[in-house]
Amino acid sequence: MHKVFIVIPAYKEENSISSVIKGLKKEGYKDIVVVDDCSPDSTSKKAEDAGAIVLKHIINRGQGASLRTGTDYALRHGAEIIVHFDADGQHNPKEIKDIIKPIIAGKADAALGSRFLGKRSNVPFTKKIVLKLGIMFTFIFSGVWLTDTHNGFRALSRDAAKRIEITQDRMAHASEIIDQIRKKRIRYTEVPVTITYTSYSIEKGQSAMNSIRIAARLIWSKYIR
Ligand SMILES: Nc1nc2c(ncn2[C@@H]2O[C@H](COP(=O)(O)OP(=O)(O)OP(=O)(O)O)[C@@H](O)[C@H]2O)c(=O)[nH]1
Ligand SMILES: [Mg+2]
Repeated sequence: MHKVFIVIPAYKEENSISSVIKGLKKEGYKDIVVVDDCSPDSTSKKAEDAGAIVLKHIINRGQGASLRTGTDYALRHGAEIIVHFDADGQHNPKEIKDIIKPIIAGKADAALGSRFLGKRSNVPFTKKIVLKLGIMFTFIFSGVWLTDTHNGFRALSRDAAKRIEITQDRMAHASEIIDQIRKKRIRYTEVPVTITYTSYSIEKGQSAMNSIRIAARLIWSKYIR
């Protein structure tokens, strides 16, 4: 049995975090790390009550920084596989076994979830446009052609998690991870996953405007700064 750690960045997710953790436990995952990014609500308490390990940032640092905090913790505690998983209920815990499969089989060190392969996700129209633009952006920016570049559901081997350095504190980390996978020649594969859109996740999720800001930040840090 591989030691699998689930790392969940969370910000203001008091309505969904308990059921997300319960779903993971039901699938047999015990090492669940929630990184609460200074949520002003009861996210931490709910996550603790549901039985997760809760790490807390004392200021809001962003999803990327939280993934780094959680991934470092998992590595220090002997994780062999690290799964990044969202707190808003959009990811399916039953699909973790599929996303870790290529890593267990030794075929890849990074398994990246794709909502545009095989399975059908109910992606809203504008979100689909933004995501497709993200795919093109990643191709221009990093020279990697993937079917879904901004998917927070991914699994990393211990080796890949050690080598990928997330320096983008906020949402630009998704593109940064792909950029590093290419630069460091980390073996990767895509795995079909379902992303569920509910009125809750859409209301809380990322706007098209924010996606433009993320792209601008990446270009700034790569070419201009
Ligand atoms: N730690 C931390 N987590 C965050 C922050 N912002 C969002 N998250 C978490 O990151 C995950 C994904 O955030 P979303 O805003 O839903 O982004 P997304 O799923 O890529 O975008 P949508 O498809 O629009 O939902 C969720 O678990 C959020 O709670 C933050 O500032 N800090
Ligand atoms: Mg979301």
